[in-house]
Amino acid sequence: KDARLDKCPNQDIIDQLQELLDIHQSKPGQEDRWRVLSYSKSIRALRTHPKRIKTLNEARNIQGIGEKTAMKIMEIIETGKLRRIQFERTEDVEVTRMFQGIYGVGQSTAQKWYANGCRTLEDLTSGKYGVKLTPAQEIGIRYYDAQDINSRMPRSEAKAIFELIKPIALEIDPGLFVEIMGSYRRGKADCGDIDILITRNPDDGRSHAGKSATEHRILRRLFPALRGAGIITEDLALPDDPSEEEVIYRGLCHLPQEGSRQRRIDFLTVPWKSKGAALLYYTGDDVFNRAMRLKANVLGYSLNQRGLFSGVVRDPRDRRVKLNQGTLIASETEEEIFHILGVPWQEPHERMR
Ligand code: DCP
Ligand code: MG
Ligand code: MN
Repeated sequence: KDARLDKCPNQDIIDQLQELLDIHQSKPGQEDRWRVLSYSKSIRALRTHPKRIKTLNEARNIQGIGEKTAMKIMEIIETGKLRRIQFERTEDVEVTRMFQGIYGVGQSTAQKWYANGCRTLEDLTSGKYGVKLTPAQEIGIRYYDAQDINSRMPRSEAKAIFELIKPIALEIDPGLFVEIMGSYRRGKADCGDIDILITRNPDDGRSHAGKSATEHRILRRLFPALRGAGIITEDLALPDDPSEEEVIYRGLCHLPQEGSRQRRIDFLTVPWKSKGAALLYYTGDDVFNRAMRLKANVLGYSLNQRGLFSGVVRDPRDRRVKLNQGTLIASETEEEIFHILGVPWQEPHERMR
């Protein structure tokens, strides 16, 4: 857990509001969406509030906390809980939240299953409700009770697994750059999964795979090797298009020893020229990335895991759709991307809310 959060003097209040937020998050209404926004704003404000709240006035006067939330805060302070939570925890909320706990299941799928009459995990696999599970969802259900792929692993376990993987990758191609990214690179004490970035310098003379070895071909050899070593146990999403330069793999892995837990693992491979942009993207966190992309957009650029581009034309009807590739401005190092965006350098551990 984040050490800063443990010291928060209003943690019990945050926990209760977070619970209420989670409940509204699993509901479909517009009202619920507003509540989610409002509670997350309040929680952010509470996290940075330096002292224990004691009075209604104190709660009201905190920037970001409205009247209704201030009343809830008082209820928590006086009674230790929120009656509203019991009241909101109806069957549909409980069931859709349970379904959303399955790897690969989002809100809309969970709600659809509930509407079709499903109430338990057994209902989903019974074939009685016309549910069509993806392969990833089937694995998610299989491992649901193990609580493995939904729980975070200690940093040391991520490190141990990575230290088994790296030499296997380098044996396939000594010219590879193989690094562990995500929350691990940001120095977190625990990790939700293991994120590994792979790229390869095509001009590296040490490589015996030859210049024509694409990222895709490397992975095609790597995954069977990792399975053979007993590290990778299940594929959740395999690379789909072999012609793509950028490849994503999602799977499950564990330490090849008795009693070890199944953990989530992601691989991303990018061309060497995208290394800096990929490091930046894959280190995160996601909120930091959103801020960087926004900064790029304000300056008329477009930023993604392949690089910083200029002159990208977007569809006015849907800004997410790009009508052209644009011109590559920077992608080889993280530093140059920070520099061009005018953002002071931040070490990985500083890149979070
Ligand atoms: N990422 C992003 N936007 C997303 C998903 C991911 O920018 N929607 C980037 C930032 C993340 C990185 O990819 O830091 C790795 O994604 P993870 O989902 O593995 O997130 P973290 O590693 O940061 O956290 P966790 O410990 O929960 O895995
Ligand atoms: Mg991660
Ligand atoms: Mn990941």
